[in-house]
Amino acid sequence: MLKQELEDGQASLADPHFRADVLTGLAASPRAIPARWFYDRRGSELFEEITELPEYYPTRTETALLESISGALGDLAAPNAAVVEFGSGSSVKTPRLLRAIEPAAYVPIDISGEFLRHSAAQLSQAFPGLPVYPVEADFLRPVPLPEQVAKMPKLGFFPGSTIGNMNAWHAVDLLRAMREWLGEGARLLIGMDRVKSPEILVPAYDDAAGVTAAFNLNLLSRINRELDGTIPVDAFRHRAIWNADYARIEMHLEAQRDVDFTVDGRPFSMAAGETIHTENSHKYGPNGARQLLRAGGWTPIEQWTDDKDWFALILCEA
Ligand code: AVJ
Repeated sequence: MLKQELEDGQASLADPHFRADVLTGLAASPRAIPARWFYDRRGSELFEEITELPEYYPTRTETALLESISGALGDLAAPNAAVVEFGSGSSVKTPRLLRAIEPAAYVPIDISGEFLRHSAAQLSQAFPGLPVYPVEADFLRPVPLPEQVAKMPKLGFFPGSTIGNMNAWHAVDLLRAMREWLGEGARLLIGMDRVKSPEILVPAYDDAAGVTAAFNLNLLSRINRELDGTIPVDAFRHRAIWNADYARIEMHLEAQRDVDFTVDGRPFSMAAGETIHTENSHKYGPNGARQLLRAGGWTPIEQWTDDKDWFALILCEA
């Protein structure tokens, strides 16, 4: 079937969801492409570089916070629990959690398969006795958890303020879905970035070295590569703005001149100054965080923040 389609020139090897999101998003008004498509191999690497930038405080703040509360983490989960990490990426924060909790199994879930397998292998080496069951999946759709952890109580770990990429209603849907996947008696440890001054927020998403710009622009290169696009990447500029009404950083790709291009054979035209909205990164105050978690079916039972109150780790019960 696939072979036949390929011979007929009807199908491409690209992810059909990627294709649909890009074609729909480029035709929409305003134009927007979901942020999860940043993370091809190159995008995942660039994100790792972002986490080391002086301006990008979230990763280092959350990691230090995890370290500082590691004494409390030991009591978070039952000894026979499985830790399930959503959007594990390179799993840099995970060793701290695993060392403190000593779970019976670890299930990293990530959309970038190659990246996932690499970091799962590294973790297995660092924790020889720990069964690791990587799941390559987009957790915005139902996630099948491996059979081996079916009977274990679960601690969900959702760090990095990844939840901030979602609008409130999507975040609520996801939190409810997680509650379902993780099952009876589950707990969730979630990282949420706090609202703070735009003077700190904007540079974190528009760094001097231009790594975030490269991360944003890589989406266009990915479209050209995987969806047979002709987008003139050089004609676009990275933009990061603080939208106070929605308490979020928005990333856009702005056309610097009028451009015409095709993606998968479909024509698009953009005028100079027009943008493609590529990411939202919502920030939460204590009340907003609590409301969101409760709407998602979780009860916050404990919360930790750093001295500057820049980032929060919140423990919830199903
Ligand atoms: C991975 C979604 C948490 O929003 O801070 C970093 C992604 N985008 N710089 C964030 C991101 C630009 C990041 N999250």
